[in-house]
Amino acid sequence: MTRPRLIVVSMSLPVTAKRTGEESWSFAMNSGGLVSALLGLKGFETKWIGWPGVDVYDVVGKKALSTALAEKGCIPVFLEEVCDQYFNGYCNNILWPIFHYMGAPPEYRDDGTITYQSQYDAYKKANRIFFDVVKEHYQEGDVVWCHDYHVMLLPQYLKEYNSKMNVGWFLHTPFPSSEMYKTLPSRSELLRSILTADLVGFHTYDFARHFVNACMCILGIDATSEGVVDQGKVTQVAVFPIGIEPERFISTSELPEVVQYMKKFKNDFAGRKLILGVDRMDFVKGLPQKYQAFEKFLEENEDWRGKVMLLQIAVPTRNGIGEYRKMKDQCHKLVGRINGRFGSISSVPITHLDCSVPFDQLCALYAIADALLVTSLRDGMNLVSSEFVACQKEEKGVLILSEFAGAGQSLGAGALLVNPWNIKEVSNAIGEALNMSPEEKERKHKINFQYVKTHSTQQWADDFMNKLNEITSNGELQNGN
Ligand code: ADQ
Repeated sequence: MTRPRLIVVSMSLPVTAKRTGEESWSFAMNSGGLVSALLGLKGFETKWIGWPGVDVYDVVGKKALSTALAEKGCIPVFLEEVCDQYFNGYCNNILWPIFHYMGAPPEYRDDGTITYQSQYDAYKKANRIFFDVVKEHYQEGDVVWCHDYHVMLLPQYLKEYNSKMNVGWFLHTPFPSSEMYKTLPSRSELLRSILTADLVGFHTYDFARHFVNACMCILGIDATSEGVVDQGKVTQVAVFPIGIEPERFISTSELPEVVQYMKKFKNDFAGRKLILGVDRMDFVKGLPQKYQAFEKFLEENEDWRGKVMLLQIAVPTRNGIGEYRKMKDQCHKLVGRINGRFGSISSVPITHLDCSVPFDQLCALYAIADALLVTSLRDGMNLVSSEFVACQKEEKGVLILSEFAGAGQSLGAGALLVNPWNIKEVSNAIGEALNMSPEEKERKHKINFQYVKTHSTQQWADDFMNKLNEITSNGELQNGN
């Protein structure tokens, strides 16, 4: 079957550009779930449209950057003056917290120089700029796959321009209950735009149900078993749980240099069990809760002091937003307190790193960890859980997983599921993981490994594209009749 060309649209490209001269650019790979997932796609001719991570004001620079990115199959969207209010403002300061049940921050109220309305205006402008770029590169027959909350108005702009365009929209975060979603002043416009897409996808059944409920409560429209009906048009709403590229993690963890790292790290951590955490430094990942739970565990389990460590890789993110900086300070304070209370001359219980680590070292850490601790307060899926499962070969480490991560629904059977708000419960789960029998670890790992192997990112994309194809070709038949 020949596949249509795929235009992926997301806020960020898989690379961030850095200017090295008037007409020269260098690139660094981005980390983050969306990029990890989409980089695994095979079998599609793909163009990726998104922001290159930098503002460029001069024509020469823009042209050189576009040429350099074209070699990577990427097309830049230049956002310049709208970027701050759009990205740091409306997307990350308003939509992100609301979609993760945190509510909107004070800036949300129209009481400052940067108002809710000015941020929403920037959001509309930015979505128009994305639209202009898609329009310029679109060829008849292409499928346009819009990703995430940054481009919720894009489906409508695309369909108004060309109603025959095949448009899908997928949300990588949770979609909150309508009680939370309806606090958003622009709630109706955003929903109406999403409903113009041919297919709307979510990670879990609950997120899809919340979306359908929001459409019913806020727009007063009907739902069917397939989705939502607005003015006679059915928009299909479906569940596509994202996965990882398991072979990439399995084969990397077998590379000689990774095996070397494994030996080195085991030596570095000798005599101590390793609990690993890998999260973007984001308040939705529940790092303070994680630290408090580990502190509780050390408080209540004197025998384990000096025999267990928590290594937390806290990948920097969204440093331009005050709340993120505050959370980082809070984490540093907690780590200082806990290390002060339970450390010794030769070791401290928590190693907290404000940085990313290279991919081969990340795989080595996944492979040797005795447990992975995920305490997300809300998370669309959480790919780190699957990556840990894929890399574990000999240790069969235990996955301690928040029930508020989408992954809780797919990997729950082979994990210790916890409520991250319940510090005592997480502390008990740490104890259970450390004391678990090898047979039970093996049993749990087998369940999750099987799931991760068979639910890849490729499968996720294929399922979405096949469904979209089914819907749009049915549409053509109906129109033909
Ligand atoms: P994220 O919030 O970024 O993703 P997650 O799903 O855990 O969360 O993905 C993080 C990704 O970053 C992983 O693939 C991981 O390998 C990568 N990463 C972390 N540290 C790294 C490092 N040091 N070097 C390189 N890569 C690193 C968002 C949503 C999630 C959802 C995903 C995908 O918030 O809920 O699961 O999108 O839909």
